[in-house]
Order: sequence, then structure tokens, then C-alpha cells
Amino acid sequence: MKVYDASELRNVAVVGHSGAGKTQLVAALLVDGGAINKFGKVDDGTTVTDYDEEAIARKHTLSATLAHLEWRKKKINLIDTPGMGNFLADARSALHAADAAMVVVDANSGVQVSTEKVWHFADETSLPRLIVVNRLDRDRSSFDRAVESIHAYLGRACVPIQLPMGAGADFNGVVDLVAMKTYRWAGDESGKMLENNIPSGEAGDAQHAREVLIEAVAEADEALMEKFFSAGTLTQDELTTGLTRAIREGKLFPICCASGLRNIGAQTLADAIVTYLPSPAERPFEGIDAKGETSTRTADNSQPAVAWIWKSIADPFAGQISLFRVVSGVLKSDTTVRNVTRGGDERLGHLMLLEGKTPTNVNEVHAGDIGAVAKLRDTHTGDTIGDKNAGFRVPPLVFPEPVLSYAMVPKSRADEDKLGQSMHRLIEEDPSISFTRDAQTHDILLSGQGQLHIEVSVAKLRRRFGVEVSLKPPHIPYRETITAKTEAHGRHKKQTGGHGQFGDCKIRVEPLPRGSDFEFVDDIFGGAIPRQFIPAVEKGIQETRTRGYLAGYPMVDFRVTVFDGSYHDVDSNELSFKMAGRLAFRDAMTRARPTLLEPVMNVEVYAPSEHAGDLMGDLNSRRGRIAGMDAKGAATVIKAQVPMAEMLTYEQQLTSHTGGRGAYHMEFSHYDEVPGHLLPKIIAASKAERGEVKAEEE
Ligand SMILES: Nc1nc2c(ncn2[C@@H]2O[C@H](COP(=O)(O)OP(=O)(O)OP(=O)(O)O)[C@@H](O)[C@H]2O)c(=O)[nH]1
Ligand SMILES: [Mg+2]
Repeated sequence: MKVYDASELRNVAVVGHSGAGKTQLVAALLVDGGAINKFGKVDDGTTVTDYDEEAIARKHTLSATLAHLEWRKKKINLIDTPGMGNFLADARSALHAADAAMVVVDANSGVQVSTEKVWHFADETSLPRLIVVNRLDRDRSSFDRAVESIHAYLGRACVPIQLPMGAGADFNGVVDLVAMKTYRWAGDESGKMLENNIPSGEAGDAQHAREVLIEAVAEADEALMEKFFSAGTLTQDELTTGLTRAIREGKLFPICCASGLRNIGAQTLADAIVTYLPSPAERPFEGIDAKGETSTRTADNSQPAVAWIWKSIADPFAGQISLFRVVSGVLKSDTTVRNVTRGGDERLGHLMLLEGKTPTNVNEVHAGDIGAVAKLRDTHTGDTIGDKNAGFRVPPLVFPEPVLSYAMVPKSRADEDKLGQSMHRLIEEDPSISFTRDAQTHDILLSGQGQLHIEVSVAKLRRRFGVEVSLKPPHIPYRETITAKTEAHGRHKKQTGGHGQFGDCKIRVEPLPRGSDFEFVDDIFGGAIPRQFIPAVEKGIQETRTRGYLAGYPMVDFRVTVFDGSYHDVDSNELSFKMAGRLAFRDAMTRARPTLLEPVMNVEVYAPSEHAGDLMGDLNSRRGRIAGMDAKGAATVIKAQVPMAEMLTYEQQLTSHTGGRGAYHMEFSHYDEVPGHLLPKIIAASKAERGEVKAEEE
């Protein structure tokens, strides 16, 4: 394997909305660079980066995957990422591991939900970006319209450096506005582009677009701005160096043209990547030094070795595979490194470079490059490994909290036995899912970013680990609370032969604002209850409130004040006061008018505007409160707050309403009271469920 210096590398995360053609474009780049012989197609399941069985079956990238090509003596590492909303956590990790992003935009749809999301992720590290308007071979595609939508949503700092030649089925090449040359597609799948001068008489559009580009470059730099004002233009040299600098500083985002499926424009795109995007040597990596202060590290082989694990893969055979970006120094096979994040030592086995699923063993991975290693003992996604004197770590990314839970029912005893360990391995690969046992219902819950996310996780369980589970309708994490203030009394008294039991307390309960959880106040004066027994009263109340009163859900947002009581010199003990606390609490609930709280989600729906009316009506019927509506080009964004219980079936509904062109995102907002008429049904359902659980246990 050839070893590249950091200045010869380009690490590019390929991001954008689902269906923009990222995976197909990566396939074109790989065949053009000679990394593979056969041009892979998403629709045939033959691409390098959609190698996972589940990705092939669904024709969507579900997880970040790696590939590379050599182009003009530079090594381009491409990280293909998912564009579907449920799976964007991986796109974010990839963006943090890379030195630049290639943002792929569909020439028909323009900027879409995920395009904006990934753009904001890239803002987090001020990542240099290149935009590709892709699928330009399609009917009714429009480069100009796509650029308009890019300006509207991603900003005016995005500027074409290429124009397409021909449109739709006639798209056949690109005009390079910097070189002022045409690159005509040779007409076959090799992707070859034939260079020519722009025929005189046809240069009008290109000349105009070049002037726009020159002005943008001048605006990005004060010295160039002055030259531009005095000379009325920039020299060729000023343009190329100014453009390169502005792109690397994140001040300008160049726009290119391509059709990945027909392999048109991929080679001019590869040229743009190596020319304009920074190498790791030029882009210091941000992290924290030994003193705990923010610091940067540049990809330099002579520095101590530091590598950041940005992703893990759960492989049924090889075990856990950790994907790392070497921040500085050289990582070597068969050596011991320090886990800088956790403090332990880790033995590195064979280091590998990954091409899709195919590993190649290597002895070393150099500064700036992306590699992989299997079977680390106690190193997880987000950790930094390196030399003992590394003195630098990269903080782990925080993954989004799951928004939706389903109960998993193992098909057999064997499935049940394997479930825990297999889930554990899947979470290592995808920290945006979680696996818990519901304390009340004993259900095994799988939580994720949406229904599709959960279904895909279940499919992975089956395919990779042979674990079969079925899904039960998701659980809504209801809470209980009280709506009235009241006082109550609890007395526990037992006379059994010798020692008796005696505990007695009076409490006041009162509602607190939403989000306050629970408060316990000790307001005993004059020793009505001896000091040492007050924690027992609190314990009795705590235990009872977490088990709920109406439907077994934890009670929140209220205060309990214990203000009086009595005791017995001999018979009082902790247990008696705990019982008294319980009894007082139960008594209070009979008058405190308990009710249920339900989670309410912030929902954003994006869809072609012709569906806006339908979708608003649908959200209303789901007890949604519409908070706003925005037109975005041909799309509408509806913002609403909707109870989680009403959103469980939303994904299918949205797909069928919009013919698959809508998308939505939701996250937890707050808890709100469940309307009275819905209470009986929820309480009955919960009782039935808990009844079953009891019966099983007995
Ligand atoms: N006409 C045309 N179709 C394309 C082009 N690129 C991709 N497609 C098709 O568009 C669909 C989606 O392409 P992908 O490459 O899987 O899109 P993606 O951006 O990777 O999508 P996700 O993995 O879901 O994020 C496939 O059916 C491709 O064959 C193109 O340049 N022209
Ligand atoms: Mg893809």
C-alpha cells in the first residue's frame, strides 16, 4: 500500500439529502480513479459503499462507509453517509472526522431537509465545503433553479465554478469558469472528459458567471477587493489563489455539476476536490490539550500519535471494528497505545484500510489518514487513542437522544438469550439507539430516531446476529401528576406479640410547574417526628410516587411537605415511618385529583407545497397545534407541536400523502396534561398490561 504524506490527502465527507445520488457519485469517482474496475450501481446493489445487506435491500445508505481513490497523485478518502433523517448522526460524525464536505444537491429538488441539516453540522467545525448539483441528466432538472435554492437556504457564499453543458438527457459536460475551458464527456462509462476552448460566440453565459465568481472571490479578501476596484477584475493568478484560500477558510463554497449515474462531471469534480479542498496538513484538528484547554493539532508524522475513533462497526465475525482518523503522528500495528479518554492501555492488532467492507492490512497509518482496527478491548466511538505523551484528545460527539420506543419480543428462548449482547454491539455501532428494560412493564424497549431507524435496527439484529424479535406498538412514556393541593394523614400501627410498629405522619401535597419533577420538604418543628425517621418518610413517598397511582407511571411535578406526626418511644422504627409515608401518600392521592401527562413533540414537516393543506389537516386531527408555516421554494415547512402518542403512525401517513416526497423530524418538547376524555382508555390499557405482567410473575 502506498503511503501518502498528509499534504497529499483529502478527507471528504459526502453528505446531502437522501436520493441526491451520493452513493452513485462515489461509485463514479471510484471507477474514474481506477480504484475499481466495474462501475457499481446503487440500483443493482453493486456499489462499494452501499455494501451492507440492509443498505442494498433498501437502496439507501444506512451507515457511514469508506472508500478511496487516487487522483493526480493525491489520495481522496471519501466517506459516504446516509441522507435519511433517522440516520443523520453518522453524517455528523463523518463531517467531524473529515477536512471537507462534498454536499450533494439534487438538480430537481434543490436544497432539502437533510441538506440543511448537514450544512449546519458542517458549520459546527467551520468545515470547508464543495457543492455538487447532481443528477443533471434528468428530465426537468435545472442547474439554475438548484443554485437559486442553494442561495436561499445555504447562503450567497455558494458560487458556481462550473456550468453544465446541455440539460436533461442532453447534459454532456461542464464549463470550468476558472480555466475558461469546456470538458465534454467522451460518451462512455469511463467518465473521461475531453478538454477544449470555449467556442467563441458561446462564451457569453460563462463570461458572465466568471465575473460573478471573480467578484465573490474579491469580496472574500480585503486586499483582493482593493485590486478588484482599481483594476475592475482579477488576474488569473489572483483568481485561483484567492478562490483556493477563500474555500479553505470557509468563506466561499464552490458549486460543481455532475451526473453520477452517467459518470459525467465526476472527473472535473475530482479535479476540484484536489485543487480546492484542504489537506489534513492545512487544517488543524480541534481538541483539548493535557491541561484541559482548547487546542489544535496538525497532521504531522513527527508529532506524538493521536487518533480519534469517530465510528464503530459491529461485525458478526471480526467483532467490533473501530474507524479512526489519525490526527497526528503515526499509528503502528501490533503496538500498545493509551486510551487517552478513558485512561487504560489498548493493544492494537493489525491496522487496516477499508474499501467498503474490504480490509487491507497495513503496518502503519500516517498522520491525516483514515484507518480501522478490530477488537479493541475497551475503546468506544468518540474515544481518543495514542502515545502515552499524546497530550491531546478530541472530545466525543454527543449523539441525539432517541425519540421513539418499541417493545421487542424475542421469538424464542435462544433469541432472548442472545438479545442483550447483540444489542450491546449494535449500540456500539449506532449510539443513537438505546436498549432498556421498562421498570414498570418489564418490556424490553428499543428506542431510536424514528420508526424506520427501529425497523432497520431489528433487521440488523436478524441479519448480523441471527436474533429474531418482533415489535410491539411503542410505549409512550406517560407521567402522572396532581392538580390539587391537599393534606393527608398516614398512620402505621401494628401490635404483634412483643415489639410493635408505630409510625405516623401528616403531609401536604401541592402541584409544581411542569418540569419541576419532585420536591420533598421537611417542615417538622419540635420533634413531632424524630429527625432520624424523616428520611424514612421520604423514602416511603418516593417509592410510591415512582410506581404511580392511576396507571403505574412515575408521578412528577409536585411537592410533598411533611409537617406533623407522632411517634412511640419503643415501637417506632424506620420501616414504620416508611409505611406511614406510603399510607399518607395514598390518602393524599384520593383528593389531589391525579391526572396523566403525555410527551409532546416539536415536529417539523417538509413537503412539496401542494400537499401543505392536507398535511395541516392531518396534523390537526392528531391533536397538533400548528406553530407556523414557511414556504421554501417549491416546498413548505410546517412547524407544529403534537403529542407523541399521535405521531407513532406518522411516517407511513406522510409517505402515502406525499408519494414519498415529504420528510419530517421530531424531538421531545415538553410534557402536557392528557385531555380528560382520553384518560380512561390509557389507564385501562396500562392496567391490562400490568395485569399480564403480574400474572406472568406469579
Ligand atoms: N438519473 C439519475 N439518477 C441517479 C443519479 N445518481 C443517482 N441516481 C439514482 O437515484 C437513486 C438514489 O441514488 P443514491 O446514490 O443511492 O442516493 P444517495 O444520496 O446515496 O441516497 P441515501 O443513501 O439514501 O442518502 C438511485 O436510484 C440512483 O440510481 C444521476 O446522476 N442521474
Ligand atoms: Mg447513499
